[in-house]
Amino acid sequence: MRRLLPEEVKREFPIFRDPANEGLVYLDNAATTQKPERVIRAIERFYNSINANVHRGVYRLSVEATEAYESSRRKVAEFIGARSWREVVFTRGTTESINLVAFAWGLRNLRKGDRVLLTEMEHHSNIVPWQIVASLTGATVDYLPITGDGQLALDLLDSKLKGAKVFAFTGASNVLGTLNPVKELVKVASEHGALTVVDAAQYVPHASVDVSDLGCDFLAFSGHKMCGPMGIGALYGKLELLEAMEPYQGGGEMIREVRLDGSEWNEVPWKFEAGTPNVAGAFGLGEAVSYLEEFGMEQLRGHELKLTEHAMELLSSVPKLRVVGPESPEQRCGLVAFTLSDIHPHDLAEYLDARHRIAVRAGHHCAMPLHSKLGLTATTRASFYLYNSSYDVEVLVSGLRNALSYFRA
Ligand code: 7TS
Repeated sequence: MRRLLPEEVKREFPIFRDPANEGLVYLDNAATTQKPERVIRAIERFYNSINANVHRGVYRLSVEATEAYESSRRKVAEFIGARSWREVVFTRGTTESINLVAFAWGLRNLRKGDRVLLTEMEHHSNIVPWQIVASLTGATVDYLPITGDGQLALDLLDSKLKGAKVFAFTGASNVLGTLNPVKELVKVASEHGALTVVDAAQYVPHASVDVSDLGCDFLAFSGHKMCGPMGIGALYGKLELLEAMEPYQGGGEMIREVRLDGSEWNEVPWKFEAGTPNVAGAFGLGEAVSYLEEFGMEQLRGHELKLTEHAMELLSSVPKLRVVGPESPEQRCGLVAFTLSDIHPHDLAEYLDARHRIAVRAGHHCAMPLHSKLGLTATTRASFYLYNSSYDVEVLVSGLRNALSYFRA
């Protein structure tokens, strides 16, 4: 296991070596992470030396491209603890993975009067697909509320789950930072007979995840939030569920036989991968998984926890700063969203970038219902990853103090 030394790690990310980005303090990892040289090289190697379409040709190059693609699938499956590589469907990312479940499973299994349970802390990508499918099937969408300190209202879980057909919830909130008790939520939902869908966009990149232990039916995540390329991600699904499901899109790759009067589907997972897939992306994601495994997810989690503790402590001393979400860093993934006096988060983020070269995200972070619940229209968010150090946290906090005097707030 390699020791995680953020300054050393940072040197492996070309973006931080580019003179144009000198002094960059990148704290928008919940939106997307930077890519290590190793991942960029893998993508280059794919296009330079392996590029061919997959599952089609019998020539050497096509066999190699297929092996690159399928070996990445096996790596991803192992990384998340799937029992079989067949349980991993490559998608464009979390959004597409959730849409796949909502449409392929939801359209066929939801009926008028059925309930889909979500939570008030969901990203739009775990709300809107269910709203669309509900409007097409006559099902209704309901929400598990959050408490004042940004946790799920677990005391209401039992009553909310009564009669629910699906419970789709986030593993970790991209605004509150809340780490949800995924295993417990899955257990209770399963007892009620609800299908469980975990939005793991902010979970798989930051914690050791074992789907077999969690027991969830589906779990969705994106490669670009874990050092991998954009445009690739995965849906984990229990084999028997994926096998029972009808495809989500039709086209090449996903068929066994096509006749003019009908078609038969390919086996899982290819049944859900219509058309030419993002092979270079999958290959890059496999490399990102290997990179993260050099450090181990537990070490990464420990590193992020230390940064979050440091950030929460320093932020508590900044006047007029209000952090949203749980007070205890242990109950958070590595991110902190806040408001600062009456400075608009967009103005604050622009100031931090212009004066201090700090990249943070400002806005509703694709969680408008959550912001409404908090009585806010926007927050500023700092989110950490393996190349961030305590120094980055300190630069942020001193930037925030300077902002107070700059804006005379
Ligand atoms: N779910 C959660 C919890 C997320 O944080 C995001 C992206 C998504 C789903 C969607 O992921 P995608 O890769 O399909 O786009 N969240 C953010 C964010 O917080 N800032 O930019 C993207």
